[in-house]
Amino acid sequence: MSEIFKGIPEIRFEGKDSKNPLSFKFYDAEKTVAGKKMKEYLPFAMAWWHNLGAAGTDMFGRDTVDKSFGAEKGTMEHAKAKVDAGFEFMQKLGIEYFCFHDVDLVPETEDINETNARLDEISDYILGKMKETGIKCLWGTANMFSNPRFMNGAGSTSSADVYCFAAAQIKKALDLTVKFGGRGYVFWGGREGYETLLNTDVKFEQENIARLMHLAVDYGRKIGFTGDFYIEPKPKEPMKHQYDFDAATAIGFLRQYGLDKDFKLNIEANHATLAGHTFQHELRISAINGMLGSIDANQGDYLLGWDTDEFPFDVYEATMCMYEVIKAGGLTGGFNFDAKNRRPSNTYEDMFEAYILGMDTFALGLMKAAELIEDGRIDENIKNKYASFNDGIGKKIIDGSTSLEELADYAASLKSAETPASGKQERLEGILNQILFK
Ligand code: XLS
Ligand code: CA
Ligand code: CA
Repeated sequence: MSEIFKGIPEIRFEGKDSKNPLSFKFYDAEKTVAGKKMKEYLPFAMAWWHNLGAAGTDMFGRDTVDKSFGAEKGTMEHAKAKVDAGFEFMQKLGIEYFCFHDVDLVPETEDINETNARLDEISDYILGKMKETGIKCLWGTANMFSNPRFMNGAGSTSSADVYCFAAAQIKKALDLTVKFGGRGYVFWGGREGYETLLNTDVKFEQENIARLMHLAVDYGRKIGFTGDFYIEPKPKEPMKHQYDFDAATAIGFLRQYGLDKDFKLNIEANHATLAGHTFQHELRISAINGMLGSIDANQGDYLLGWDTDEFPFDVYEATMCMYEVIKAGGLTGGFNFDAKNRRPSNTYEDMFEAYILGMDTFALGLMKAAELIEDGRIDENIKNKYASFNDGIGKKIIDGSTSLEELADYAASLKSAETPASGKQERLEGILNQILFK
């Protein structure tokens, strides 16, 4: 098999002073940070759809990049060429995982039986490459949003027939995920939402989504899937109201329908900001609920109101992300670059430089988060902030050994409460900058 990304060498760590664009400045896979190797904290994954599929098309113009990889698009030869390109790409970058939708792997046909036969063929080919290279699968998913049949949703559709097609796709995507030994299986509710309540029964739709997820769990466990199922929250786009608005909403849904034992969340940075939250907020809410599973590592644009899926370069955000990840003891999932080059970045070299940027950003974030924790001033401040609950009446509140009357009597005995100590926000922001830029 001939080389596809000719002239692009294996990407190596050269250190922060290197001017070689095709080198890592910060990502040093074997380096130990916060007690683990960088590559263990950062199981990076390639997103099949963006990296091997997206070619710069937007609503106003056609492809700017040639992603035919030497084969005619829409054919099985092209599907195989994508596999060859993907594995060469991951190997050159030292990326150990990939993520996929069913229809990223093969061109979908009108007949689901034929599409499934194509998936069987391509998955054998992929499995061969996985064995050859040691590259693994982070998670799989079914695309239940592109095909027109899903215009009213998949689990939330108004058509029982379409619901069965969603089930069929999930079944096949689970088969593939198990075949590849994937760590997780994602539900992103692409069209699980609505435009207007004039034509929507929200309760019915949500219950049907939950039923589909239960069926998926039952089937997955039956065929030996031991990983986590994930919901990937997103507040809007394509639907005006998406049911999985944010982490808190998704967690409430999972608990309401008894799915919380099998599911965790896949948090995407761009979706967090679309929901009006920081990335760190979504990670924290997931972590404190025992639901931090995996991460879609990208970033949005604060000036734009849609999902731009940019490669992450914001070290501040990556640091706060890694602060949460280290505190959570690492991820059972990984970091999927659900990101695409900007339309004018239209060369193969740009594809590599985008991943180098993302990997270096998270490596920097990891090192800075470790320094922040090691420094201890942020954690110390938080500990001190709540010190009044360590003894006396505060401790009784925590122990649950008091009553509303006792608290009221206590307040009455004090007559008036002192204002709590300063939050010290500016000092803490200064500490963060001091560590980021030292
Ligand atoms: C779209 C989502 C999607 C999921 C997988 O906004 O990010 O790509 O990650 O279906
Ligand atoms: Ca995503
Ligand atoms: Ca996205």
